[in-house]
Amino acid sequence: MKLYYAPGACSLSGRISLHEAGLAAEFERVDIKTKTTEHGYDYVAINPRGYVPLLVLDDGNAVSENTAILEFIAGLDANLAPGGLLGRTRLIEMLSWLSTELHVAFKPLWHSEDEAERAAAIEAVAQRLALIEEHINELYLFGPRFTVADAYLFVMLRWAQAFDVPISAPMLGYFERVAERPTVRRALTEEGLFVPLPSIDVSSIEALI
Ligand SMILES: N[C@@H](CCC(=O)N[C@@H](CS)C(=O)NCC(=O)O)C(=O)O
Repeated sequence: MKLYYAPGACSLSGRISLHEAGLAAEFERVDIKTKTTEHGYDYVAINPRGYVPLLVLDDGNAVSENTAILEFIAGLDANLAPGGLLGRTRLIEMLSWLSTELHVAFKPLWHSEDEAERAAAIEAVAQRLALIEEHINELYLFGPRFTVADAYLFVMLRWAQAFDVPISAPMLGYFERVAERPTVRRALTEEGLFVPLPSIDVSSIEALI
């Protein structure tokens, strides 16, 4: 399998999910501005929609749309989805919402210079994050089990922090919990994004007591 990605983009959720599933994959970086891959190929010829992620399977079939890719990976490792038929439907429900409501709400923050539009987008993202907070009453979105939806929400929370969207303490706690997973640290490291938590300066330890 090969995942076309851009560092820190929504494709990071696919990389995390592949690592969670223990699946071997190649990763090819795409410059999403010039639409060129790291090996110099025209990305639009590979994915006419021009977006990352794209997952190309070993038989040559290509899956586009982040939610479809995440659902596909959950199909390869049932541990990455809530159990049962209704659980699977709940996963699709959550992935759809993350994509069509939360992810899309960030668009002006990526593409607009207009301050009013940006402020409205920050508010829209904050409202949407507040709406899903109630789902995290245990460790993750679906209770104690980490699913592909958590990988997607983690990426959205990285963006939210980069754009100074206010984030509640429980949501921040959730973010830090996900960030500590070895697969997430590995994925961030591979994309050149891993930032270790600041270590405590022992020379000022008295100030902490
Ligand atoms: N509908 C697509 C959208 C994916 C998407 O927005 N990808 C962004 C990175 S997170 C991208 O490739 N942007 C490039 C562009 O806007 O040209 C999906 O859900 O997979």
